Amino acid sequence: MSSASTEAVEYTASVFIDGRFEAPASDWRPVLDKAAGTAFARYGDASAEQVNRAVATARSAQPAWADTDANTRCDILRAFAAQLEQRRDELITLIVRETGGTTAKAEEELGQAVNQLLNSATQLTENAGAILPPYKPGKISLSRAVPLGVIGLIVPWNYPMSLAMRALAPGLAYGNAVVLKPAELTPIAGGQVLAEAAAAAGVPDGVFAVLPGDGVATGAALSRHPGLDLIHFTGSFEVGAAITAYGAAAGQAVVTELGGDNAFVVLDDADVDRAAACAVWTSLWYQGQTCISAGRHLVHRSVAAEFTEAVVERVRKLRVGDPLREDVDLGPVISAGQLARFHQGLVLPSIAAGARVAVGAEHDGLFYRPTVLTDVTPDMPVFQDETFGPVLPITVVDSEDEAVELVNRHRTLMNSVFTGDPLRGYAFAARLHSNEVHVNDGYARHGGEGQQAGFTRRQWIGVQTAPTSYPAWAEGF
Ligand code: TXE
Repeated sequence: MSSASTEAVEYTASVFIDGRFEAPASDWRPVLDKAAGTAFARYGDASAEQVNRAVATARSAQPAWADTDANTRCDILRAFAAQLEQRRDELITLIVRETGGTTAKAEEELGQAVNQLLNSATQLTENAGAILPPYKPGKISLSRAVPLGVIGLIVPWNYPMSLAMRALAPGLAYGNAVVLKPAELTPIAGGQVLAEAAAAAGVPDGVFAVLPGDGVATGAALSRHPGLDLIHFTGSFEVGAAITAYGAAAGQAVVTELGGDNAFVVLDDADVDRAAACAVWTSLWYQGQTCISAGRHLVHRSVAAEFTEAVVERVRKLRVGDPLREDVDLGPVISAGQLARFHQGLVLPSIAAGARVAVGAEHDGLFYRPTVLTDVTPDMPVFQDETFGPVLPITVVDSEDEAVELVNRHRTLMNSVFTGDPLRGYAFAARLHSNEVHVNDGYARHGGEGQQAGFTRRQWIGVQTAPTSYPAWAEGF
């Protein structure tokens, strides 16, 4: 980093091993305030030696942590949550600046992180084990939750704090040690803050380590480390596939939560106005950069014109700008690389292939006008690939069967279907190869589990039967 930008540094993401902060092996690199485009923080790459040391200290600290009485672990998790709560205003601003999401998104994220800690503290005592029915006279059988050991945790940039906490909180609660590599775009909210809060809350030295760094330098060294009992990864399909292949070869447990090309379906009997408001929300919340954002919209021909008009009317009113401002609905997208990926890589080639721009498809730096594309056909790049940006492509379908076939052509995490008949919606949902489906609703408003490792696949269907409303910005007023 130049000396000029070093002067502006407000936060440093240090390497955190054995309860102590230390400098990274590499030079410092900038972390951008995504809306301002200025370096407000810095991080460097933890080296292979630092990865080795973090895993080794985690290994030696973990047994004593697992033996620590449950009440003490519970107290520490609650203190961890309190540390985050104490810094609430500062952390909301930090998350906004580091992720480019609005204040509402940052509040959602911080709230999830705090709740994950509190829920894990509760579950630690509630789900510790069970007495099983006897299968032989004179024998008492029981099951108990046993920690795995050391968990390597690699997380992306979109919800840096809550996606880390999703594994960190239960991991710690059940007596594991956790070695975390935050995303390079968000190492402060996703790493440094968690290390500071954990240390202040009394998480013992070595039980939690943070290794900032990029995917190749630090992530690969961590994910391939033989000292891990589990690698927990959230991010792209490509990196997840590589980590899974390595884990399989090494006989290591791997949990992945990857992207998906989710669909939003509008059937011929849908309440088109509700569907439009929900689509705007589900597809454009946090600039469409969530793993459960809808990236394809399959709309029955009989309602397509009405749906498109209702969506475009709302999208035109959306205000794009500095996400710290209350009157802004969408902030910048996360990086020039992501913008190039979806705009140059997917949107422009689709327009060249015949998609029409109803609104948007232009940008000022990272501030991308939310975009509605019509006449999108399944062979176009924007349909073929997850956009992970503020783009709402509309594809006309002629039947329910066609919609089911098109949804199921892709890997999806969460889908929506709108229909006037909730039972028809349920039947439609049950035909989808998807772990989570919302009938007449969208986004993970009522929870949902996402993909979990296990022997069966669990599907989660939420049927919205009562009238519902969406945030004002999605409603268009
Ligand atoms: O992910 P990456 P990116 C999807 C979404 C998005 C795409 C790219 O489709 O467009 O991923 O995002 C670390 N060994 N999701 O580039 O590269 C990396 O440093 C070990 C969905 O950010 O997978 C970061 O910490 N680790 C997702 C993490 O992996 C490696 C949310 C994720 O980076 C590594 C975000 C390697 N070889 C993006 N290479 C969701 N499910 O929510 C990178 N990493």
